[in-house]
Amino acid sequence: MPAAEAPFLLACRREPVPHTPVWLMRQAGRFLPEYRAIRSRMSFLELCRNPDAAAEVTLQPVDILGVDAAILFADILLVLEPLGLGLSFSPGDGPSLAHPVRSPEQVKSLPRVDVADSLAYVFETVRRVRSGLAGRVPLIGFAGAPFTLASYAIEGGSSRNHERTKRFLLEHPAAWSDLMSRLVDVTADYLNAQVAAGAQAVQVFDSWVGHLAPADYSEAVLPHMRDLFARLDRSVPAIHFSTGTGGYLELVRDAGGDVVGVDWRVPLDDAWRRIGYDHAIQGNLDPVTLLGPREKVVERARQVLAAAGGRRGHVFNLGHGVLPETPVDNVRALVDAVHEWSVR
Ligand code: 1CP
Repeated sequence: MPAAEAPFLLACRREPVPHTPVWLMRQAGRFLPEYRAIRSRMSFLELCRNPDAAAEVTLQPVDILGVDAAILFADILLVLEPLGLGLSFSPGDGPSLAHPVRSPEQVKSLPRVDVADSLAYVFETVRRVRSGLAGRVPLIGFAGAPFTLASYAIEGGSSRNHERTKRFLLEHPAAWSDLMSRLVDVTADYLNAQVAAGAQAVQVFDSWVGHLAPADYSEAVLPHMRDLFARLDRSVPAIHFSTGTGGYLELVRDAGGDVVGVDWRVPLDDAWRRIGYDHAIQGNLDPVTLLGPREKVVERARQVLAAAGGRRGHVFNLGHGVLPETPVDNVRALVDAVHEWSVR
């Protein structure tokens, strides 16, 4: 299929579609036995750095689930490695950074990153995925948003309340702004290089920004997001994803992106009205729904479709990633239900 006719890309551009496109965050990952089989032979970082294996894992959900887009297999934290923060993943505990950023001096001494060199393996994966897809569905590239990356850089790993990050931006506004600008630089380069290698859309994940109050979002995040989106290659659509931002979706929209991702805490019809119909929208089934009975999965999916009202510009997704314990058959049933119930 020519890329211009792919339902996913049509929906991102708010053009008419034959059916609502659906893909799922974390569709390549631990809930798939085929993924676990590959992971049993190598660590997570080895997998990310191995273009053949990463390409294979990227293609798995396309073959197994019938989704309308592939998402590159990589991680938002990979860019923190060339920044010298010492990235590792331990089974069970998640990511850990050996050299977290805790002072303004450390921000100043962060190196400038040449992504073409340090993240070359990611671009090689993009090229292999594109050839493996052979035009079946488009490929989405992605990166972490500066706030979410800064939160890992400062906390040193996952965090429940992001206290260190929030204190840093309040106590050291100039150093915070410098850190965010540096992260915008590397993220813009990284995403544009993914597009140059063949990514047909990009998603910016601001997974944890919803921990901020609206005033802090406006002051400490929004200008940097605008800067980032302004620097992205305009030849492909950009999806702006966040969670927990239902209280200030208008600010998230103003920060940039052609498609705004919303989580399940806000009804999709309300969210779209507030964001405006001049934007496409992505979402927003609660991932936990997929752990429930099949009938509920289908019923809730139909409710999301009903909330979208058949309007142009809806990309069906979860409100956040697929959980590892999700039954594969439920995910298949979801994808089929979305396709079936949205036929125009
Ligand atoms: O196999 C394993 O044990 C590793 C689990 C895993 C996987 C499958 C991690 C570790 N990352 C990934 C892949 C991944 N990460 C993808 C691949 C493509 C796909 O979606 O199918 C993507 C897009 C990400 C993005 C990512 N990584 C985000 C943003 C999305 C989100 O879920 O909010 C975040 C926050 C991360 C950090 C991360 N990577 C992995 C872990 C355990 C974590 C920490 C999450 C946390 O802090 O709670």
